Amino acid sequence: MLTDDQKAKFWRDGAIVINDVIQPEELDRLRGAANELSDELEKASVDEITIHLQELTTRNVAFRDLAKSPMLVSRVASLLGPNLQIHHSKLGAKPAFQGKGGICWHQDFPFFPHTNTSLVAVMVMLDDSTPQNGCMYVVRGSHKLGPLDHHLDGWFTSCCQEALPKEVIPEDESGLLAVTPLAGGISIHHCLALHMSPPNCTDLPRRGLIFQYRAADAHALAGSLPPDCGWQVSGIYDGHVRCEQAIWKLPKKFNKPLGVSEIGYGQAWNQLGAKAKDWNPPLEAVSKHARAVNFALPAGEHPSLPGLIEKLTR
Ligand SMILES: O=C(O)CCC(=O)C(=O)O
Repeated sequence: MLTDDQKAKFWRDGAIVINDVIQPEELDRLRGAANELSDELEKASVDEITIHLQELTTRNVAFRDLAKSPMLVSRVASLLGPNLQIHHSKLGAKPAFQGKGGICWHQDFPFFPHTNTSLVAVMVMLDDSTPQNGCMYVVRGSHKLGPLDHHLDGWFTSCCQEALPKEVIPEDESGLLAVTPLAGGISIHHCLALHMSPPNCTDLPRRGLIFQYRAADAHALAGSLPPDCGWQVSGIYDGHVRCEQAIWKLPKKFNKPLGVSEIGYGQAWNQLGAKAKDWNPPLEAVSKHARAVNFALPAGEHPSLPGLIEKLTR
C-alpha cells in the first residue's frame, strides 16, 4: 500500500519514487533472469539505443511473479483501485557509456489510448538510476494537462510535439522531478505524465523492468494487443467500461504508405466502410497537424537541466 503522503505526492507530481521495495535475494533472481535476455538485447542493438524488450512477463516466471506480487500490485491498487490488469510489460535497457539512449519528452497514454486514463507504469530498477546514467525526468503536474499531441505531419512520432501552456513550464529545475530510485527501488508514473530520459553517460548499463498497469475498466482503443494485455493481476473484471469525457487522438503509427498497415495497433480503430474509404479524401489531408515544436533529443547530447526545460519552451 502507499501511504497518504505518497498518494498525495503522486497525484500532485504525476510520479513517485520508492526505495527498498525488492529484497536483495529477489533482486539477484531478477537480474539473473534479465541477464538471460542479453543476447536478445544485443540483437536489438542495445549498444546504440535504449531497448524496450516487450512481453516481459512471457519471458521468465520471475517477471510474471513480480508483476503479480503484492509489492507492486498493492501500491498500484492504492492509486487505481483493486481491479487491475497488465496492459504490457518490458525490459528497458539503456546503453552504457556512449552518451546514447536518450528518450524524448513524451506521455505514455498517446501510444496506447484507452477509454479512461487510469493507467500507471511501474519501473523496477535493476541498477541505480541517476542523473548521470539517464534517469527519467517528469514535468511535475503535467499529468493534469490531458493527452498532448505526438503527431507531426499526420504521423505518430513518439515525441510530444505540442508547446506546453505557460503555467506548466517549469520556472527552474525544481519543476522537474528527477526519478532516481536505487537498484531494488521503484518509480510509479501516471500515463499522462510528460517525461523523458537523457542518454547514459556512465560506463554501466541502466536496466529497469517496466510494468504498465491499468484499471480493469479501462479498455484499449486498439484491435491488436500485447500478449499479456488484459492479464488480471488483482480483483475482478466485470465487463464494465468506464469512459472519460475527453478527446483522444489515436496514434497513426509509422510512416508507411496508406493501406499498408498504417494503423499500428490493429484494425478496430477503422471507422471506414469499404466505399467510404474510396470516396473520402486521403487521410493525410484531414489529419495533418504539423507543429512548430519537436521535443526530440539531439543524438549524443547530454543536455543540462536548464537545457531540458528550454526544450519545453521552444
Ligand atoms: O527508461 C527510461 O528512462 C524511460 C522509460 C520511458 O520513457 C517509458 O517507458 O515510457
